[in-house]
Amino acid sequence: MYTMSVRKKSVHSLCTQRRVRNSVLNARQPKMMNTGITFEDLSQFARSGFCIWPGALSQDECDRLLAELSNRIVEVAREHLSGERKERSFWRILAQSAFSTDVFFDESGAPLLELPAERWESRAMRIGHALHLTLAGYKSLCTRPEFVYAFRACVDAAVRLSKGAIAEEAARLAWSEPDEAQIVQSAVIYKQPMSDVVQFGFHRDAAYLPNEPESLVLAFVALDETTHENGCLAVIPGTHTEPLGLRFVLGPEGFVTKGREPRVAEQGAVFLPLPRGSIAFVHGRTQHASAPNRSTGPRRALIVHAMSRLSHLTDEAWVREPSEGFVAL
Ligand SMILES: O=C(O)CCC(=O)C(=O)O
Repeated sequence: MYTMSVRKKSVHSLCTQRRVRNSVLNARQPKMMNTGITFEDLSQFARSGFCIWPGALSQDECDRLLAELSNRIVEVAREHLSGERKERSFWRILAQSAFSTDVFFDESGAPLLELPAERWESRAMRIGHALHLTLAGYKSLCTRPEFVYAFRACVDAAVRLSKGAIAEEAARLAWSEPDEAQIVQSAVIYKQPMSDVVQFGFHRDAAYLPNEPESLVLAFVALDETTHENGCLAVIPGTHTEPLGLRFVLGPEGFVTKGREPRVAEQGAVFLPLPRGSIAFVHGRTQHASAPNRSTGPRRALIVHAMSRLSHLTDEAWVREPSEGFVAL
């Protein structure tokens, strides 16, 4: 079983102080239009490899996104029950899911085919990987100016960092006019109540989606409040500056590792509990993890990966770029 020893230091106490300071800092910075993050947030992203946009989505919007998700799960369950859809192996679905909305079900317990379609949601683990292309509410979020600007700014800062800019310079240049980016994938990670099935040890997303020049950024959108109890994100600040030695390459039986990296220093980790509707932007090389859900409610989070329009995925990435290119962010 996976265990994670991370120091309990929440960034939330830092948020209030930081937001007061921001008003002073922002007065000296060119104001980027239509963004939910501040210049100081972007500077923190460049320095530490993550930043947070509290309250990016309203409660109603989270409800609507979750309702749309439930409908899609029932739709897919019905297709399985009617025999129209047959494949239920996680790895085979993953390999062909980059441009559709598939549902990955937990096969342990009572046989799925014996459950009515409405009960299949209690066995969902993951829904993806093209919510931004296939579901109206998710598509709309991924084209909303505030979201686009904030996400682009982080991606732009990331590509500048990988080209050798120092953190302050990368943030300053990325702030005013962030370059266009492209969306690589989107999915919902579904942690069922009191379940160990979905959990993540420390990893870096760029190891699954290697890209050059490196600019991958994860937008982690909390559709439920995320807490220590239900498996919120934990990140190790500063690890985005460490070289990527390890890759995860998708084979028929799952991901296989390629290369090596030094052991992760987990004692430097911080938890990122997020109020519902908040977003964490996490650099593709930042080490992060999340523990199992020990609470009595579900923990659902939307994850969207984007990279610079100047970047391309390498052949080791599990997603293949379509001939027409990825959709712009
Ligand atoms: O959903 C989570 O808790 C973690 C997701 C994650 O680590 C990832 O998408 O890389």
